[in-house]
Amino acid sequence: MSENQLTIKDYETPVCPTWCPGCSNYSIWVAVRQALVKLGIQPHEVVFTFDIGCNSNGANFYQGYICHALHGRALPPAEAIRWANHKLKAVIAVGGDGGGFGIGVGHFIHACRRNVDLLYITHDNQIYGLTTGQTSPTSPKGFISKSTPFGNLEEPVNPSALALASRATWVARGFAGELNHLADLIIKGIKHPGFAHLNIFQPCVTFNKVNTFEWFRERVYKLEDTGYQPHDRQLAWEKSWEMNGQLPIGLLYEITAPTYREQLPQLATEALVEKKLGEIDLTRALAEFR
Ligand SMILES: Cc1ncc(C[n+]2csc(CCOP(=O)(O)OP(=O)(O)O)c2C)c(N)n1
Ligand SMILES: [Mg+2]
Repeated sequence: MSENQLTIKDYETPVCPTWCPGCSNYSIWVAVRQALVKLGIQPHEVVFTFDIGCNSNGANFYQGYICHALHGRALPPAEAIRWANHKLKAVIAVGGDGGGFGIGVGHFIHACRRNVDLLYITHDNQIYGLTTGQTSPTSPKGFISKSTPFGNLEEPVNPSALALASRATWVARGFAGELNHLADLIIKGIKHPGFAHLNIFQPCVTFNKVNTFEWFRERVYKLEDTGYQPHDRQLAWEKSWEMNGQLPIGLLYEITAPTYREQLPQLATEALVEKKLGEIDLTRALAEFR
């Protein structure tokens, strides 16, 4: 199959998506596949790792190599897969705000500072969707849900600011209501040589009645329309905190730095999967266990 014969249907399984009607996970599902088509990456050349959550039910709907991990654990297998085969065209980890910034937040910080070459997409609906609507780490203060009936007492995590503080080399924000813009960010994130974090505002039409499509449409604006240049960490930091009625989307920050793998001489040329184990002399290593 050549690049221009690919269509988004090629990345679909026969399983019919179970997301709620109107769920913005559908838009992200389309945008990711549009990006793969545009990059000419075939299903067998991409590995997806998924968290647990509504977003990660995508594990059943995407065609490609799939790892459906534990809750909060989309990143560790993605990192291992990238180390095992750095020649793969794309490694994409997918999670939600609950998995990514609650139970899995430690993995997020360390993946950022390790600069592993992969794209991490977080579907940020500001709620625990799969477990039917509890407050999440990105729910706003005062947010009323079945787990906080008198209002959330905690300050929310700011995912993009956390990525910047953890020294991620590529940090972006998208909105599920801006499909082409989102697909473009996904292309850039896949191409970025290092750890790319894309946080997507993803309205949950069933359980989050506050941060709706309309709510976001009134607030989001595109950074690139303002002449913004994404190469200054301090500026990116300030933009990531902009909240007074306006929410910037687009590429906040981008620099090039050596990836974890590039700094490992053992993996400089050959991929781990290409190494012929029979040719490696293990005598000295084995002697230590005697
Ligand atoms: C270790 C563990 N703790 C809790 C759960 C229950 N659980 C499943 S999904 C989920 C939250 C999902 O929220 P999020 O990550 O935001 O994804 P969404 O469903 O909103 O897409 C929780 C708490 C679990 N599966 N495993
Ligand atoms: Mg969520």
